[in-house]
Amino acid sequence: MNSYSYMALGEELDKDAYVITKYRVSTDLPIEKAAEAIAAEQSTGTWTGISTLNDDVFSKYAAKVTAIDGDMVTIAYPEEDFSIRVGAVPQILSVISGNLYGLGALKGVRLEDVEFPKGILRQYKGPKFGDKGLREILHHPEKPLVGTIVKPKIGLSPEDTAKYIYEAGSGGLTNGKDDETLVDQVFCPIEARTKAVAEALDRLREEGHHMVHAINISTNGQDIRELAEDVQSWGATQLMVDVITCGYGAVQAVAEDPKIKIPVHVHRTMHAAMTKDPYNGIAMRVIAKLVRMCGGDALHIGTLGVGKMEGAIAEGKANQDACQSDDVPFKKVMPVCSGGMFPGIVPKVVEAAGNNVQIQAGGGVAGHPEGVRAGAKAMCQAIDSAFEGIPIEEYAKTHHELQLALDRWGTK
Ligand code: CAP
Ligand code: MG
Repeated sequence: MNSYSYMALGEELDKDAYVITKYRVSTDLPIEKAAEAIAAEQSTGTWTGISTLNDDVFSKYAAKVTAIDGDMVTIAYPEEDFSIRVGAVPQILSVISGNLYGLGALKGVRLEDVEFPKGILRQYKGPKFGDKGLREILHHPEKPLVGTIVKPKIGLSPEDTAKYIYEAGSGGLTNGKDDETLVDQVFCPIEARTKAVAEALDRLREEGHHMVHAINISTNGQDIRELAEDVQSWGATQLMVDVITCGYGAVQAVAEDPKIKIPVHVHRTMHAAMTKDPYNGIAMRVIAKLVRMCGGDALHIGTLGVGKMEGAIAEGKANQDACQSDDVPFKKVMPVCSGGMFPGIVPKVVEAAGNNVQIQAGGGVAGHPEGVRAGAKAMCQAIDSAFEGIPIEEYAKTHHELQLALDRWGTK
């Protein structure tokens, strides 16, 4: 029986013929052996030599270990290993991010990055609107977008949700969204909520303020497109899909539906089950690249070292880069910084992320001592202070709502 080696250290590869991945590997084995085990399992091999593998199959379809740097391993998969039109992201993930996690020889493995060849990228459409499209809809060309998540997450009626959004818009916010656990519960049916919020947004528009609100349509695969179309027909201005719980196919189905003419906000609830462990799982930047391919217009990327959720600045920047880089033929995704945000920490996020972000706060708006409208104003004032480069404490001296927010939550 032939025995095949998957090692190709230093081999110069045509980047347009391979999907190139990077894994951080923890193992008691020599790292070369562990890397080979991944390349074999995920392409033409298994745990033992097999009589059915021949030179022809191996030379065309075997993955190659092309670099090892400490615990970081580069593996290149031939483009022919992928099945995009039928198969798509589920098939991509089962190659680059599949059985390998279960290999007993590995203590941990984390997919850190992936680069796709043009031939695969060409089969995706990317966002319909992207960051610029969203800004055009909002008539908000330069400053960070500033949003809220209706809080409490669950329990408000459609009317109370609409009132919240009207107050938030009156205070200057550009974006509202449902929370990830709200879809169509009895206390807040999706049709009534969508219609009530649409009325509130119409009123704001008549008063000269443009705002969108993402309605959470996360549901079963067989229903999501129809629900998206219904929600749009009830007056929704944006849709929200939870990508990890619904799947990439759900984002793609909605974004590529020719009848859908509104942007798709992508939430990442449950991502931390995969992204949080630095030695096991999948890096958020990989998820961001796939969301961009599948057509998400806005995506949560973390709060760059501040806020309530885990995530360092470097990781947030890598996620932002995956949303915004020029090396793929897609529109750019609006990066969303969310989770424990409040006015006092807005300047730190803007300093780290720049102005092309959407910053949003749920508790940091609804928890303002003077209510939602004042909370929205305080968030906008915080953005303005960062945009104009005026220290936030200084700016607060002449902006009452911001001062109250700083008094309540501080700047750390
Ligand atoms: C934020 C939020 C978002 C998180 C998710 C929440 O609310 O609505 O779901 O941002 O985290 O429920 O926590 P607060 P991430 O502003 O009240 O914290 O964006 O990191 O995926
Ligand atoms: Mg939430």
